[in-house]
Amino acid sequence: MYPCRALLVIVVVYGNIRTRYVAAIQESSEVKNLNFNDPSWSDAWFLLTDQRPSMNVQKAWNEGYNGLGVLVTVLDDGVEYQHPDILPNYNSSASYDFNGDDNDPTPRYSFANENRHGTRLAGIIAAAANNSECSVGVAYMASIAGIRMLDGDVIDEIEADSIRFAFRDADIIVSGWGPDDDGRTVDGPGNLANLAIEHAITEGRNGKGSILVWATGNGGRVDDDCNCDGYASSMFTISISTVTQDGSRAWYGESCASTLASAYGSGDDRKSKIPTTNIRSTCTNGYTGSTASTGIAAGIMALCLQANPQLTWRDVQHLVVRTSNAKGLDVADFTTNGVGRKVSGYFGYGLMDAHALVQKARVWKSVPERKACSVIIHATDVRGRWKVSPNTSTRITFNVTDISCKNGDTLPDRLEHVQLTINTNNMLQYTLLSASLISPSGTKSVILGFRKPYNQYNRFRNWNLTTVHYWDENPVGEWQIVFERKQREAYIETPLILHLYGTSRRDWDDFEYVTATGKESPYDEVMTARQTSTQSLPESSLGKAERLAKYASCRIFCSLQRILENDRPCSCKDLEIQT
Ligand SMILES: [Ca+2]
Ligand SMILES: [Ca+2]
Ligand SMILES: [Ca+2]
Ligand SMILES: [Ca+2]
Repeated sequence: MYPCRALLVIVVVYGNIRTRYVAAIQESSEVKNLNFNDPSWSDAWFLLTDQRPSMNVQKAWNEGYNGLGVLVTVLDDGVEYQHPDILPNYNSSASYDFNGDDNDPTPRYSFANENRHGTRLAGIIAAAANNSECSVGVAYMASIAGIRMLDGDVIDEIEADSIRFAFRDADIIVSGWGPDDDGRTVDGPGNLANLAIEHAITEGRNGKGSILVWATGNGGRVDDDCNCDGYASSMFTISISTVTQDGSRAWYGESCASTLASAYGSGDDRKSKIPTTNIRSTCTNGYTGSTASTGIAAGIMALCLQANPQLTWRDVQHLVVRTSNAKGLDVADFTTNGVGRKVSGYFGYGLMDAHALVQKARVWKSVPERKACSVIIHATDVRGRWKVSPNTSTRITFNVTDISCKNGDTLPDRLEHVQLTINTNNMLQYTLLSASLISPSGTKSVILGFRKPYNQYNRFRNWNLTTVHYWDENPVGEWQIVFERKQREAYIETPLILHLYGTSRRDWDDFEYVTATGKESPYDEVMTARQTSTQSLPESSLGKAERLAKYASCRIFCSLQRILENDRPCSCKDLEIQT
C-alpha cells in the first residue's frame, strides 16, 4: 500500500529506504463558512465550521492570519510549482532539486504518477484561495518552496543537503517521510542529517530555529512505533498524528510518546479524505496518510508565526502543548499528567486549535534558556546489565535531585522533552521489548511499545526514546523505568541515561507574560475547580489551625497561578490570621 522507495525506484542500491507516508476546544464556532469560489472548498471538511471538534482555522483567518510573510518549504519528491493553484505562492529562490541537481523541483512524471506526494502536500499548506482553482491552503497566503530529494537514492548526504538548503530561507520545513513503516525498523537521521537538523534549530530563522514539522508515519497496521523513527522522535521536530473525521484514530496511525499533537486526516474508505492540488495541474479529493495531517499542522504553524515572528522553535512547541485539545477525541490512552494536561501516545496533546494558537502566540514572550541534565543509571548486577524475563516486568527505580546530574549540568525543574538512551543485547524478536517511564508525579509514558514478532536478531544501540508527556512537570523525586518482554529474555546494558530538558522556574518569574484573554487552558479548569472547592467551605466554621492550613494552601495556589502565567488577581488576605 505504501509507495516505498525500494519498490518504486529499482535503481536504488545503497540508499536507505525512506517511505513517503501516503495512502495507505472547542465551543461551537459562531464563524460562518467563508464563501470561497475554489471548487474543492466545500469538500474541505476539516476547515469547515460544522466539523466537530473544530481546528478553528477559519476563526484564525477571520482575525487576519493567513500565512502572509511566512515561508514553508516541503522536502519531498518534488513540487509542481506551475500548478495554477501553487504558482501564486511559489518561491523559486528557496527551492531546489537535489535529485536532478538543478533549480527546478518539478516532479518526474511517469505513467504511474507516483511522484505526486510533494505537490499534494504543498497544496494543503499553501494553495491559493478564491482563485477558482482547486483547493484552499491552510495558510493560503504563505510562500511555498519545494526541495526535490525523495526521487532517487535517499542517502544521509542528500537529506543533510536538503535540510541545510531549506533552513537558509524557510521558516517551516515539512517532511512526510522516514524509515520504512514495516514495524521492525529502528532507524533515524545519519550523522550529516543530524548535524543539519541541529544547525536548523540553532541557525535557522536568524537563530530562533527553523520549525521542523514531521509526519508520525503510516505503520499502524503493523503496530509500528514512531519512537523507532528517529526523524519523528527527534526533540527538534514537531511530529503530528492523525485524527479522522469522527475523532478517532486512523488505521495507519502510529503511537509513540514523542508525538506532540494531531491534525485531521483520512480514515478508512467510509471517511472523507483530504482535498488538495495534484500533479498535471489537477485536483484531488483523495489525499491520505499522516503526511496530509502534517501539512495541515504546518499550515497552522504558519498562521502562528505570522501572529508572532519572534517565536523560537521551543516557543512553538510550548504553544502547541498549551493549545491542542483532547476534547471530543475518541482514544483509550489519554492520561492526565502531573500538571493536569491530557496527553496520549497516539494523539499527543490532542487536536491542534489554530485560533487558540494564534491568540496565545500573539502575546507570548520567548521561554527562558534551556537547561539539560543527564542522569546516569548503573546496574548493580556484577555483569553490568538488567535482565528482562518474558511476561514479568523489570522495574528500575531511582531518585532525581539536583545532585543527580552529571557534571556541569543543571537540573530543570520545569520539563520539556525527556529522553532515555538505551542499549540492549543482540536479541531474537527485538520487536517484542517495551519500555515505560513513570515520573515522580505518577505519569506513566510508554516510550517503546510492543511491535509485531519478527524473527531476526537486532539490538538497540544508543537509541533515544523520547517523550513529551512530562511537559511542565517537576522531575525531582522518584522515577521508574519499566521494561517488559514477550517470548524470550532480553538484557538492557548499563548504563541507562535519562536526559531531562526544560527550564528553571525561577527564570520564569522574571518572564513577562501577558495573557490574551486571561485564560490559560487547561490549567484554568484545574485551578478553578480547586479554588471553587476551597471557597465552598463556610468561613465561620474554620478554627485557627484550619485557617492557617487554608492560608498556606492559598499562598501556594497563588504562587502556582503566578508561575502558570495567569495574571488573574489572587489574594489570600481574607484568610490572614490577625494577631
Ligand atoms: Ca529538476
Ligand atoms: Ca485555490
Ligand atoms: Ca514508522
Ligand atoms: Ca519529534
